[in-house]
Amino acid sequence: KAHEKLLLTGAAGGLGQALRERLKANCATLRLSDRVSLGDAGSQEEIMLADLADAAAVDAMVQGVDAIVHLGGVSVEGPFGPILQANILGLYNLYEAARKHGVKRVVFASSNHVTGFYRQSETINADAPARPDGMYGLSKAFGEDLSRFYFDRYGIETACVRIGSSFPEPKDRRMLATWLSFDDLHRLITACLTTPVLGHSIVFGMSDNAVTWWDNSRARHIGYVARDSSDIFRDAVYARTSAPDLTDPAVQFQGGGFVKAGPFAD
Ligand code: NAI
Ligand code: 15L
Repeated sequence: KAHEKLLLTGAAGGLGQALRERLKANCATLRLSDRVSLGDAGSQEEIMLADLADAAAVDAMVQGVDAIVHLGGVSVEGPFGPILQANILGLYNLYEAARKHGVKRVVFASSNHVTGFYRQSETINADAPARPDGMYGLSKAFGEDLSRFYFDRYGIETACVRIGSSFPEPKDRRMLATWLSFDDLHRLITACLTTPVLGHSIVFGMSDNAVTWWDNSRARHIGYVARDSSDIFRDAVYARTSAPDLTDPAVQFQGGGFVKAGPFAD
């Protein structure tokens, strides 16, 4: 196994549940964390609940692990207060704990909403400047910059995986471009955890979809090869959805509906 003890945060969430079994292949022991219940520890598992905003709890959560898959946090656009606590303060707490305890590598669940205000008619790569589409996207852009600082200053390697839409199936026409299957997500995380030299890297998390807005040529060193594709769902998605309104910002921009969410009261 590549890792002795791997920490998975956000383990109670949609992607955490999908990865709970899959990641056992990557490590001797999988430490699961969330702020909500994770049930009983199964074989190969340890459970340590923590709120990401609680520095002492995060410190204890990180102690003793050799790598982290960080999925925990607010995962959609909404009021700034919870985003500040989980995604901004939480990221600082996580990297401070990683620095203190000598953790060498992190896979950070960033998001396509870091670049949500590029158009659906553009193909961008990891060098394109961030164009966040809301408070949530801004918090993920902060996480990308924070992790770059911890690499430049302390040598902690991070893969910022700008996940597109990782669900069992694409739910709408936009997700035909952004879809990432759970098996490809696991393949991508495995590649990030095992590539010899990761440095600080940004990679778009997508399956091998024919229609795409993202070019992963800046991340070839990670060695991720997608095996799934949204294309097998195309006809069914078209059949159950209506033709897009090209004047709708949710259709014009890569971030979809997120670009017109809010403003929210805190
Ligand atoms: P989710 O919302 O289902 O899971 C997030 C988990 O984080 C939840 O179990 C929640 O309890 C936990 N959490 C929230 N605030 C917390 C806090 N203050 N302290 C500790 N735990 C906290 O989200 P999902 O879909 O599983 O996504 C996982 C990660 O991947 C998130 O960081 C999300 O932003 C990112 N992502 C997911 C995408 C997707 O398509 N599913 C797309 C892009 C990014
Ligand atoms: C995200 O960042 C969200 O976490 C997820 O729930 C989806 O909305 C996804 O982006 C998307 O853009 O489809």
